[in-house]
Amino acid sequence: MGQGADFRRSAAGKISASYCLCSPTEKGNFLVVELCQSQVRTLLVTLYGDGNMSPSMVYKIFNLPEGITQGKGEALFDFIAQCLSHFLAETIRSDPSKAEERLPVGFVFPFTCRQTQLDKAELLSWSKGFNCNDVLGKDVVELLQSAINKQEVGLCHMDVVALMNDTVGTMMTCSTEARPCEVAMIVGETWAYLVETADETSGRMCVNTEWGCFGDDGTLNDIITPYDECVDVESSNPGEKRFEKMVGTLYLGEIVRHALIGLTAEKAIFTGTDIGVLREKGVFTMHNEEGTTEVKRILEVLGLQPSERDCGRVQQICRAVVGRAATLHATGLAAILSYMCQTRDMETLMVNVGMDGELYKGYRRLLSPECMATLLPSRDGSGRGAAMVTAVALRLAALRREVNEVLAPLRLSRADLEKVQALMREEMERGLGKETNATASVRMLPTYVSHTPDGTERGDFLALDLGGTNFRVLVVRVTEEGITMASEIYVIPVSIMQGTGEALFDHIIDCIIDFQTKQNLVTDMLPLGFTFSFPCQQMGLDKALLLTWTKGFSASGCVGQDVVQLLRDAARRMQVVALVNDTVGTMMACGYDDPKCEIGLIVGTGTNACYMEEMRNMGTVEGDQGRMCINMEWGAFGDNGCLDHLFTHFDQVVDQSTINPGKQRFEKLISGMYLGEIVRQILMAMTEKHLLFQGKLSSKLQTKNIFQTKFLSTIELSNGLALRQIQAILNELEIEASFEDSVLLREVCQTVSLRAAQLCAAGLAAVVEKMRENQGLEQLSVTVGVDGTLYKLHPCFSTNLQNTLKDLAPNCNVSFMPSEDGSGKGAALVAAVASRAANAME
Ligand code: 0WK
Ligand code: BGC
Repeated sequence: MGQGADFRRSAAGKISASYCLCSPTEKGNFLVVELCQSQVRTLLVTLYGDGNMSPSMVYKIFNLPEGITQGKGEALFDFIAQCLSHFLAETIRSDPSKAEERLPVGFVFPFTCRQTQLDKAELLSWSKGFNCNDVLGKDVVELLQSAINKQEVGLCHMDVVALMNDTVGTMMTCSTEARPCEVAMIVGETWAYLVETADETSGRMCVNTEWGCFGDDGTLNDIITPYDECVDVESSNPGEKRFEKMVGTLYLGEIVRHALIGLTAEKAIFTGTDIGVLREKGVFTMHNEEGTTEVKRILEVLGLQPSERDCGRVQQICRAVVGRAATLHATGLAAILSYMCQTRDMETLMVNVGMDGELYKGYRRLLSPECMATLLPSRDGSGRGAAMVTAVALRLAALRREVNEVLAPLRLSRADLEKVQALMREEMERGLGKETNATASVRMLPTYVSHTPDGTERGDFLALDLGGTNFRVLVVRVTEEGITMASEIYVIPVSIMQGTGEALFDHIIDCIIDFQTKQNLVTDMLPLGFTFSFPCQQMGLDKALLLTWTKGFSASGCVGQDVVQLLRDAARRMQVVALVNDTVGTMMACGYDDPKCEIGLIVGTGTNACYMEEMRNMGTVEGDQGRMCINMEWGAFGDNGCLDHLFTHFDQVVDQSTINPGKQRFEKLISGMYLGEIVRQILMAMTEKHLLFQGKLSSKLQTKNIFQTKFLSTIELSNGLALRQIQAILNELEIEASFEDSVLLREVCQTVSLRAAQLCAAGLAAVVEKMRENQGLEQLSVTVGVDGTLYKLHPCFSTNLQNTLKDLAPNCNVSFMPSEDGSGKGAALVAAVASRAANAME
């Protein structure tokens, strides 16, 4: 029977998702309404927070009026709403304690729907003889809610908070804390449903297979009999629901009827009897297996005079039809169980299967020996389960409201970003202004780099790259053929970062000497380019006063000093010809391959940008011809309070815990040194509010810097391993977490990193718009050379940044060029340009 695999392939198209994540805490009164074959069942279920062990239930059944299943959809939903109100009025009359302000309603709707939320489901197709107009393609939750709102109940307001298929209700009904149920099947009327939980990238979801449509693509043609064809042709939806028409009781009788007609035609049965009655559709219904006497009675009721032999044959045919239906159910169930076994990499799968409907005893063990399935008959239909799902919907909605409250301040609107862009522009203008520069938060520092490489650079250069995650020493050879480099990474211990300036520069010299020794350069007097990634007031290419330290550095005796001199002092023989910021180094390195590269961006430990500005706009440097690269030092944007409206409580806490509180405010919203800490603060707040980790605050999570920014990249990855990697990180932090916790953790990380990317984009939008205006262009086309671990390694930072930039600066066509070799190469190129200029002067 290859049907299992075929089953999985063809049913897949029809799968609809339904969300249900139960916990033992669900409690309260829940109204449930079930639309069944010929009736509406209304229930009031009270849950006691005991894991669905002993809910109490009262219910009432209303028969569907004749013809309503073929009439207007509005009439059907009005009827359902009326049943609800009558039931409620009656129940509250008999037990006033059940009266509530608002009552949540769970709606069991056993038809094929595309479900996009627990309370949003679009009807895809009717069946089971239902065919109301004006419902297909509509959200049936909305239809029921508006029918309820029309009711003049006045007793209490009913909110439909969850819709589910009857299979899901059955699974939840059979599922208790002690005996979780992960599969459900209803074999009754016409449908066979399988609910399966598939664990993929992030946790599990209950999937309603809608397997009734299995075979609609012809997969089952080799087992479909002529009798099945007759039943299908006569049905209201020929060609559809082929599997259902072979297994559903609504059709089994029809299959038998056509089999009897066929056999009569072959004179194998009812010889000499008028079987005209058998030509009437629906005249033969399936009853539970009876002895030949009862068969005889049933046939005589139909006006047939069956012989003993006829009765035996009719019984045989019934058994064959029911037997086949049970086998096909078992086949489908086996296919799903073995699929669950495979997707969970399990040797053996032990699973409880919630069952409802009649035909389910039979042949399962033969087909999936690796699965141990316990069939749990549902005693209460799907009503009790529906109440569980409704309780979950209510809890999730409450959780969602609280989570949104916590995260709302971190979610920036377009207006927020436009305001940041405008403020950045304002600060840029103030930074460029001779009078206003000193008080501007964005210092717009001249770099004395007036040209980007033109390819004529030549020579060997030493380069240093200090200020990022790694300190690197490089030797760079620039020839006609291009650039070759060798480099070595050295560690700058925190004790050196936060010790004396002398010790820091001595350490740098030690690294250079180590590198020169390894590269046989000891005797060479190579020009050196120094990438120094901290705010410096440059007086020239090789003269730069350190304005302030950032990124955890605080070496004493350096602020206000000429950094080039500090290095020269440390190394008597060193020929430092250029000091550049890492943004400038990155722009130059990328500019060597792309002449349109006129902006440098770093989003790593820290963040900053530089760009080529017109000298006429720079009030802080003499001359107004040509252009010069401006190191914006945008990390300090907002240090004058202009961004205070954006700072959340979490940002304040993080800022206060740094060695430079109140400084680098923009950087502290964006860069890698701080994002992990912001997330940690949010996680602690959510834990205290019992929104996460069951309110248990692990001591590790209270440790500063324990939640590294690289965790965000791992957690926001959306591949098959994500859940396991999130679990691994939480284990490392000694945090016990549920699947929901992992999903919420990811949402927190996504919110923080998205804000960072958007703010970065708002800053860049101000820069490119200024350059476009500078050049008086309608449309600017420019390249940004970019570096930094956050930009390069975070799974969606760069995309979010680029999408936001496109939105904020539509007249600028901006491409991004990740720097391959870092800004050391750029520093060497600046040294090359400087050397070329110096040689030209001699
Ligand atoms: C690599 C560059 C270096 C820069 C760093 C920034 O070569 O100059 O400072 O990127 O990224 P981070 O290492 O801070 O992530
Ligand atoms: C520094 C900048 C540097 C940026 C990126 C900031 O903290 O002030 O000079 O460009 O980090 O490394």
